[in-house]
Formats: sequence, C-alpha cells, structure tokens
Amino acid sequence: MKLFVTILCILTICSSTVPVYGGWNSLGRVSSYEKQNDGIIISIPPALLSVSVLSPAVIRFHMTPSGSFQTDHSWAVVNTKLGDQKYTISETPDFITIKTSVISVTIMKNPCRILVHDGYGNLLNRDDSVKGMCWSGSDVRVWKTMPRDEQYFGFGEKAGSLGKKWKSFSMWNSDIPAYKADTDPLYQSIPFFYGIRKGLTYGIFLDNTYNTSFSMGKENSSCYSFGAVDGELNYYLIYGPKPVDVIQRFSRLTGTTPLPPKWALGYQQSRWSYYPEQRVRELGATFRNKKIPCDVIYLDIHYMNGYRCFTWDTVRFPNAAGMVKDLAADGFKIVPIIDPGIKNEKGYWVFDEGLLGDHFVRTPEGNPFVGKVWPGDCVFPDFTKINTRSWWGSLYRNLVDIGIAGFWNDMNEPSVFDSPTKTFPDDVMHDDEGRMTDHRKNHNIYGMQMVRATYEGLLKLRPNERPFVLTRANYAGGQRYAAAWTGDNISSWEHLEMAVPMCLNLSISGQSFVGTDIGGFIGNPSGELFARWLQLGIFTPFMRAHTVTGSKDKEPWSYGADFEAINRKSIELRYRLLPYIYTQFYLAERDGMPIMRPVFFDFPEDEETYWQENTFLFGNAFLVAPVLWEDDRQRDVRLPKGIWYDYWTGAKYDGPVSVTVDAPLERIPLFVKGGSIISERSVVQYIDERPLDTLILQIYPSDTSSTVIYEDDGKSFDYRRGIYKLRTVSVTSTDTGYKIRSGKPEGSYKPSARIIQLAVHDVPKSPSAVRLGKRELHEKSGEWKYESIHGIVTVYFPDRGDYFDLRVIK
Ligand code: MIG
Repeated sequence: MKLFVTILCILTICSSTVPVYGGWNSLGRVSSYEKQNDGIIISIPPALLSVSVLSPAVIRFHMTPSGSFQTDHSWAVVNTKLGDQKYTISETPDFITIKTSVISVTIMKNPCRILVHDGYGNLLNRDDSVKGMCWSGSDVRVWKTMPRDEQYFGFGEKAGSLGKKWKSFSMWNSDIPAYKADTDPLYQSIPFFYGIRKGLTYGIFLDNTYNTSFSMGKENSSCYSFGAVDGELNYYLIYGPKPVDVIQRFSRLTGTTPLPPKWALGYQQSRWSYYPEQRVRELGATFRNKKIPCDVIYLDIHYMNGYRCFTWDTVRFPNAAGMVKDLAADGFKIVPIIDPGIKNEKGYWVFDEGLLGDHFVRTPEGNPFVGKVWPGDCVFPDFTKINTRSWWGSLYRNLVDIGIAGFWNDMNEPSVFDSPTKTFPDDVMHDDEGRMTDHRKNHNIYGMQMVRATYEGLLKLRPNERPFVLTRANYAGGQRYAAAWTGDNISSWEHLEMAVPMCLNLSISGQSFVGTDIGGFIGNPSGELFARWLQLGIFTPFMRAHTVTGSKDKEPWSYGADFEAINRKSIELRYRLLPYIYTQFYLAERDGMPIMRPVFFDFPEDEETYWQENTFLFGNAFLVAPVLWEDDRQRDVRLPKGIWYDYWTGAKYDGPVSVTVDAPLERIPLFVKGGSIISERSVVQYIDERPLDTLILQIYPSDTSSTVIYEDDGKSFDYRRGIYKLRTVSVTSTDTGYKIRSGKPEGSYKPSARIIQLAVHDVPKSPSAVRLGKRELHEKSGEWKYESIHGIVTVYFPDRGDYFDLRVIK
C-alpha cells in the first residue's frame, strides 16, 4: 500500500512537471545537479542530462528520459579527452553556467533549456524555448532555434544540393540503385552537420546508431530538430569558429583516414564484371600498350564460384594466382569484391565454419536469419561480435596469400533482396559486443563493423602493410577503416552535377577518401560525359571508373581516338599531381583535413561561397571548376578573395571576382591560389613504376607563404616510427626578387637521389641572377631558364635531401 502511494505520488509529480507539446514530453524544471570531473549531471525528473566538457570547444550533451544512463559505449568515438577539460561553474536562481576558455553553456533551470555562446558573447546555438529536449515513447529529440541566416552542411552521404537548409533527412543505410537528388536515406549514415552563420561555425554530432532524423526547418521555419527512434539523446556540440576547426575536432573525436597505400591514389578501373581471366589480362595489357596510367583493376562478383565469397570460379579464372602475379609484375593491384551474404549451404567451408563458430545473426527464435542475395539463400555474419570480426578477418588469408592487394566490401547496408524492408527484419538479434540488441540499433553500424573486420583482418595478415578497403555502407568514424564511393549513380549529366556536392558533404563529414563511379554506374555515357566525369575524378580523392553489368565498355579508350587522347591527359594530370595529393592524404590523417572541400570551408567569412556547389577546393592550393554540363566549352567561376592563377594559361585574377574561362573538352578549369607551392612529378604508368627522379615544384608567389611536402615509402607503417620526410618550403617575394627556402626536414626517410625542378610563375622579366646558397647558377649551362611568354623561371638543382636556399634576383 505504502509503495503504491509512493508510486502514485511520483507519477503525479512527474506528470505535473513534464510539459507536453504535440505528443512530446519536454524537459521541465531542474531539480538538482551534481558536479563531475568533466561536467555536471542534472536531474530534471524523470530525465537526466549530463553536460560534459571534452575540451574547451567540445561539449557533450547526453539526455535520458528514463532516469538512468545506459552503459556508455560508442562505435564512432575514439577519444573523449580532447584537450583541457577544466571549466568553471556558476549559478543564479534561474541559470547554471558552465564556462570553458572559449565557450559558455547556459542551462536555463525552468524549463531546462540550453544556450551556447562563444567567448565574445555571440549566440552560437540554443534550444527552442518551447520544446527543447523531448521524448515520446522510445523517441528522443531536440528542437533548436534556427536563425534566418544560418546555413547547414554535412550530414554524410546525401544527394542533392550542397546546402541542407529547409530539408529533412533520416539515417538508415539503404541500397537504392539509381537514386535521385531527393532520395533519402542512402548507403551511409553520418549523423553530423555544420551550422554556419556570418562565418561563425559549429558542428553537431548525434551519436546514436538507431534510425536518426534531422529536420532543418522543414516543418517550422524558425526551428530545426534532430532525434532518434530509440536510445539516448546523445550529441556533441563542436565549436569552430571556422569550419576547419570543427572538422579537426570532429576528427579527433571519431578518428581520421589512415594514409592509404600510395597505389590507391592512382587511377582504378572497374566494371561489373571483368571476366574471364584472359579479359582481365588483356585489360591490363591495353592500359600499358596505350600508355594510359592505371594502378588497380577490380573484380566484381563474377569471379566467385556461384557468388560464394572467398572462392574462385575456376572455369572463368583457371589460374587466379598466376593472373594476380603477372599483373603485379606489370604494376597492377587487384581488388576483388566481398559481400557479407554467405551462401546457406552445407559443405561450403565459410558457411560451415561460421555455423560452427556461431558467427551468423539470428532471429529472436534463435535460428540463423536467412535472406536472399546474389548466391541465393544466405546467412550473415554478426560483425558486432568481436570473435566474428576476427574470424571474418582471417577469411581473407587465401586471397592475401596469392597477392591480392585490397578489398571492396559491397551490399553491407546490409542489403537483402527478398526482405520486405530490403534489409534484416527489425527483430534480428546482434551480439552488440555482448549487449545483445536488435537490428534497429545495429543496422547503421553493420557496414562499418564489416569494414572494420576486413581492415583489422588485413592488418593481422600483413602487419606492416597499409590495408586498402572500399565500402558502400558506413557510419560516423568508419573513415578509420575504408574509402567510400557513392554507390549506384546514373550515367547522366544530372548525376555528374550531383557528384560534386555529394562528395563534398561526405568529405566534410569525416569521410575524406571519397569518389563516385566515374562515367556513372547505370547506363552508357557519351564520350563527352565520360571525359568530363574523368576530369572531375582527377580531383576526387578516390578515382575509379565503374559500370553495371551488361553496359557498354567504359574504359578511357572506349569512345574513339580523340577521347582516348583527352582521357589519357586527364589521368596523366592525376599522376603528375601525386606528390601534392599524397601530401593532402597525409594532412587528412594528421589533422582530419578534408582533401576535397567546399569553397566556404576555407573562406567562411565570404557568405557567397555558401551557395557554391559546382566549384570546390582540392587541398588548399587548388580551386576546381569542373564542367558538368553537356556542350559547354566555357565555365563561369567565382574566385574568392586573394590572387588566383589559371593553372592552364597562367592568367592572374584578383578575387573576389567572377570570371568566364575557356573549357575546351580536353581540360578541366583549374585555378591555383597565389602563394601556393605545388609538388608534382613526371608521369608514370603506375605509382611504383620508378622512384621519383624529379621533384617538380610549381611556385605561385605571393608576399610570403609556405607549404609542406610529405613523403614516405608509400606502403608500410614505418612512417609512424619516424621514417618519413616532411619538408616545409617557403617563398618570400620582395622588391629585389624571390627567396625560396626548404627548412630542415622532419623525419628520417631517405628518398632516392633526384633533381628539383623549381618553377617560379608570374615573373615579369628575366632574372639578373639565380643563386643556390652561395653558388651562382648559370643560364648558359642550363641550370635555369626564363620563358618570357608565360613569365616562368625554371631552376634545376640536385636535391640533397634537406635544406636549400634559393634566390631569384630581379
Ligand atoms: O546488387 O556487385 O553498388 O558497384 O557492381 C548489386 C555488383 C551489387 C552493387 C554495387 C555495384 C556492384 C554491384 N553491386
């Protein structure tokens, strides 16, 4: 009886203090709070809210309506101590305020609402005063005030325009071939976005693996909201003030893409499917005969015996090991596809082993879940189980033993042909590392844990070799394991145009190693469309052409001799820029810098850039303006503040300025920011063909600037033990000339001896002297030359490995 009364009292207290809006229970009055080392836990009966400081700029908000927190676990977060976790706390009758050295979090007590300000008192983000944090049944959600002039970007893999205001999305990994600009959701879930307003940026990462959703002003023009169908409202607010600060902090939180093997930066050729063996061999030979550089050939599902993973169709591939070996000798890496669906068939070793080891997901009744994919009836590994991941990793052994270089994991949303939901039913159970939870919680991480199993398995099999894994599905943090491509697009101009904002948003969501199926997956592109797509592909970090089964040939030479020449040039440009591109990958691992990024990323004060979705930056030196429209032979482009040079003509512009440049079929409009130093090499047919014999430095001087150039062996993890070479090259332009210096490099890597060919652009007249250290260099003996048409001084000198000091005197 006593108990009953107590419960009744609690219920009445609760119902009287929990405001309800449109079916949502909202946080009411703060009753008390408790200090923790890294923040506070606030009690707002029946809910609890924890506010913790990960660093001065990163705050975690974590709300549970149930009155107790679940065991804390994240698949995405790798690091929660991101910096100084000190804060001060103050209290008034109406507010609790937590201050770090850069932001302050104000918690209104009644009702409980959050406001975040920067150190200058600018409002960064606030809960909507009506709803704020809410729950309804198992749903959790928060409503935030949406300022008129705030724009939103990110959200991982979303098609459509770059800016995401006025749109709504959900996160539920889905296999949707021939998706459109407004198809949502797609293959990957990265519940992370940026809000930016007058140059002031924050990021929000909702770390909840259930089906999450974001409504950016779709139902209400003054609010946006995000939430999940279950689990806790668990999100991180990441202060900038610049977009680059946000991505760097998000990257520390969720990890970065480790440097891939260098060959994975080369051109890659795929189709569904190249077979038999002879055709694969011929494909390789054609690249070499035609002198079109290429590093990787993909094997899609037809290489397997009846689509059984980890087997070969020995009729189509009578000598797979020999093929891999011969192609390797010719500089090709082979990347086969591996799907999660394992044929449900006694006697097939993977099935037998998996059953014995209890590696397959089960229905609530306890039977392995069976669904149809390519092999017919399949069972599916439970990648959320530690043992299953290591078992899966070990399955690659036979393929690795014959020299297979990397792997492509597809269908890992997971995609199931004959299920009404096109994936596992909601009640399929997952180990969830011992927590035993249903598919609703594990769906969005299934692909991520599959590529984790693959990546970690490869690490075990080849401990000092960088794995290369490509994936279609993923979750936040999955950039640690795999590169991503944007799935089954269409060979259309519309899809080419969509490719740019889609890759940009994915890239700034942490997945920097990204690209599309060049030429479009479904359909047959015209020669022009393929050529333009390939040109864009030079500037997507992942550069692979691919196409659906039954389509026409989609190789660089498939469209006649004129296009073949154009396509060769495009691929050659990619190889020429490799030293620069490799350095960008290094910065992506070290700092989380997205390689391909929107113009606003580097120019956040310039609000016009928020709308630029057909132009993008590639590293900090290039602005790329791809031609995305049929028959166009010119391109309009707006250049942001600063000096810009046309890479092709040397024309100089003083931004911000809108210009129209020629864009003949054979080239992609490309601009270099004044002050850039671009490292290039001579063209090779594949990355490891020969060591760099000439390091080309293209210098576009401004007053003073510097850049880094990163080198290592391109394949091992030795760079993590100091065996790399990071050089800083700086340029100063004065009245008397140019001073170009390379400081003492960092790291102990010793590249082979080579020549530096250093070109200084925009030099109005022939220099009076060129000096390397104390030594005068002579024009007559070919140590330097001046081309008056382009205003370029080129200097040649041996690279002694470290310090140099070069003066070009007016
Ligand atoms: O159900 O392996 O997105 O790239 O060629 C289709 C065959 C399965 C989908 C991938 C595509 C691949 C195809 N796969």
